[in-house]
Amino acid sequence: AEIAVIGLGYIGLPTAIMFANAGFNVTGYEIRKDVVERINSGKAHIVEPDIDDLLRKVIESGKLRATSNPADIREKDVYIICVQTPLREDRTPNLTYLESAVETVAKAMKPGALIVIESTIPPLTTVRMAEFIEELTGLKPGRDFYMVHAPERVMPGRIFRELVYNSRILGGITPESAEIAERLYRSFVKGQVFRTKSTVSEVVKLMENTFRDVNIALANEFAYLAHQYGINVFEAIELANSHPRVKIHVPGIGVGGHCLPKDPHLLVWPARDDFGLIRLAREINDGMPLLAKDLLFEALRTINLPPEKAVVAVLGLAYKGDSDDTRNSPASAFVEAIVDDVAEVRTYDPFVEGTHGSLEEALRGADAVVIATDHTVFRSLDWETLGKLMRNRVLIDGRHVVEMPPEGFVFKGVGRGEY
Ligand code: SAJ
Repeated sequence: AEIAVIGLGYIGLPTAIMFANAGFNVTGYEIRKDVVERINSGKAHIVEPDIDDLLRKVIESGKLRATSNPADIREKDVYIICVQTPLREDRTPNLTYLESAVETVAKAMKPGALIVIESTIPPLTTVRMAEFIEELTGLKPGRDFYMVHAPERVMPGRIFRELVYNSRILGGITPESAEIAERLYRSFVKGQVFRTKSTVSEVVKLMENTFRDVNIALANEFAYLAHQYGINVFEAIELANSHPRVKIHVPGIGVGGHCLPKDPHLLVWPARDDFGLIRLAREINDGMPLLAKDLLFEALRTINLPPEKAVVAVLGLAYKGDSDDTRNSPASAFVEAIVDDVAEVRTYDPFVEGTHGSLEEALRGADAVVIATDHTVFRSLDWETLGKLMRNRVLIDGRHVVEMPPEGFVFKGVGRGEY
């Protein structure tokens, strides 16, 4: 079968590589011309372990080719849509990328095609998109073409392993749609494959990330409590988690990335009623950078330094440890929350371009340092030596990276009520 993958981003490019590697002829369609050129020269535009080797292999074998020309994806057997579905300012889903991808497919497809949506989408969207294709082409969903929602569930940083070994949910607009998709995905998926209805798979995907978001919100609320009772929340969580049926998540400066902050909104958006718990969890998690700000200002008061005179170095700008991805990063939200109140904010992230070139440079003459991302390299820093570069020594740990407060520092941490 001939496959077209629409959208060559964090999910589309690895997916295109996997199908090409499994022996299919894959055409990757992407509107960003510079990305197309890069990919065709064998260089990935995203950071992910092993991606460059795998990409080079399928480009050299001719199994994958990228294009921005819609004529190159005409009359394929399978279309796999992997475009983003972000939120608008008012937290409602922006489905324009999806709709324009579906339109592109409708113009290119022939009867009998299978159309797969891998993007995370609000419930009922697959059925609506099938109706949209019917309007545009006159083809009957389930009879003249097949359609499936096959949500991606991979963790950035482990994409190629998880694409193969995670179980996969295939939600068809008809049972036959899901069966055809199963034959396709079995070409590289070694995990279990489950078939269901598209509205179920849409809800499942969103429930997974909402589960994680709500659980982190609970952990974050426990962190607030720890400050009221003067205890270390991480000690308390470790002890609570020794119970066989308790597994509390990790509190911190916030919840970022392109999934967890968005998916709970997609889950409740098409529903008629309001869902308080899910919305409240989002508010709690979005409020965490402000707790870190309070801790910083409290520490500055301890050393009698007015915030407007303080030089603050923020360590980490990525949304999570060992990632270069700054989308919806709590670290950026924290920087925004303090930038107008302090003399200067410097950022240092070894994975993110445009931040200070070195840690030493970022810390020299600074009054306070705030750890906002749990990069592994931040766990083994020698604070006694680094402290000598600083004008004042305030250390705020937003990610439980520092176990014992270093000598000579005023130390505070999210959930560290004991200091
Ligand atoms: N975080 C916490 N505490 C925790 C876990 C995470 O504060 O206990 C924070 C992280 O620091 C980060 C944010 O949450 O800022 C999100 O990180 P993450 O590691 O939970 O997840 P993502 O966004 O990288 O990937 C998630 C995964 N979903 C689940 O684990 C249920 C992944 O499997 C999905 O494929 C991905 O979303 C997606 O694309 O939807």
